[in-house]
Amino acid sequence: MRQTSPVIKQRRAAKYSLGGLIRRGFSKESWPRVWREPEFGSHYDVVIIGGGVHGLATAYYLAANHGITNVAVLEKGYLGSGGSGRNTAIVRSNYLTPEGVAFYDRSLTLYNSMARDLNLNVMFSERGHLTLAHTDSALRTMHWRAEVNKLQGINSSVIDPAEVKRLTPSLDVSENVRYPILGALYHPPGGTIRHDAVVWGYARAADAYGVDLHQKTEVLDVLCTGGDGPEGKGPGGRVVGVRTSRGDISAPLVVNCTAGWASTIASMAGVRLPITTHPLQAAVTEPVKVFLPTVVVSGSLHVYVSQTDRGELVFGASVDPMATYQMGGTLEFTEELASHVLELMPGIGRMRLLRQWAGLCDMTPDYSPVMGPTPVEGFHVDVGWGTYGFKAGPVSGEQMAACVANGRVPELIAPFGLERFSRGDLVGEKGAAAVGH
Ligand code: PYC
Repeated sequence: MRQTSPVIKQRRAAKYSLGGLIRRGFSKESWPRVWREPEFGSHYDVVIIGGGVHGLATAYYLAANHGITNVAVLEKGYLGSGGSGRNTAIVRSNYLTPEGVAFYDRSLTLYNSMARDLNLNVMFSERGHLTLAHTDSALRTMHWRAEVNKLQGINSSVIDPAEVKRLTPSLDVSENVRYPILGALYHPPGGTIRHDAVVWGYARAADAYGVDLHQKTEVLDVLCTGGDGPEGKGPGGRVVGVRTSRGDISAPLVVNCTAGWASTIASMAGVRLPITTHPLQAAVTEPVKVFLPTVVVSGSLHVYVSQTDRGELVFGASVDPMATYQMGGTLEFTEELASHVLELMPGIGRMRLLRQWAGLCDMTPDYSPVMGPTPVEGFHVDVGWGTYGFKAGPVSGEQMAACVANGRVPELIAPFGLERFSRGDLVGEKGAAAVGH
């Protein structure tokens, strides 16, 4: 049962009131910190590794939905400095598998009410999402997705090039291009949301419930007992805490909510994950007048693009082909991005790219995440988020919190358990991953 949010109480105490904002704007008074810098505790009921959207949302829902507040979130950098700060902020639920559709739809529902729930303007923009098809086989996949989506009540349908042009006039839907647009999967509930506002919203709300957010705190080891492997790690054992760059913490429950380092952290508990880690590059242009009303994705051209409220175009691509932790940008990415996006929107040829960056994506064999308990008792994972982690933040937090608090795997995440790889029961979502990987 959800308690009255302490964030609302804080606001009532005028900390973030309009009067408070104006007073501070005109005075030398310093701004209040949005979350505390807590003392480093030596025992918590739950330790969450990773201070991104997933970790913070898990902490928030543990407190808000289950009354568990003796929780630490450990982040080796600053909050939101991993995948949560590096994604392209796209949200949607038009997946290919029934399991994926139900799961991401719950996330979209939570994103819809987030501004109210967290009392923060997270700039949710439900602007519609187009996945373009340039080949007959891509069109067939779009029809397949549309049917799966509709069966589950998701607003999603295949539209023709004329309708694509009506929705997004800057797209070239002529036949005089290398990859003509044959149609698109149109998903009106899809859109964008301000990714760092989501991080700040969950962080502030979790902190207000008393959750300790420890930044610059790196996990060096996961401490276990009774397992088959060295130091009591591995199957058959149970977790007893973590060793960090600031000291040891004892805890009966540890949740691995990391991206990029998911397999490294899991191996500290003696748990092997079927994950390879690849960089994914993205880029942003200078701001221009708003002209792109939808999110546009092209699987065949390996590109997706949306326009921010400030007017910048944000682009992403598929993951780089080699497994590495290296996050430097490459000229190949920029060249391919430019040539592909200009094929779709020749009118933007004179816009200048401002910046490019990369994040790390933990890819699983079936393009679905790994969530729930592991063979080490008390050690849970919320990992394997490939290129779709940000949009799943709220539902993952909600479901992982329920899993940890109740000691039972909720139905919505049951298909994503680690054991599916040994059972051969995969949830093949490659056809609905952002672009062909
Ligand atoms: O799955 O929608 C997606 C996505 C967008 C950017 C990366 N992945």
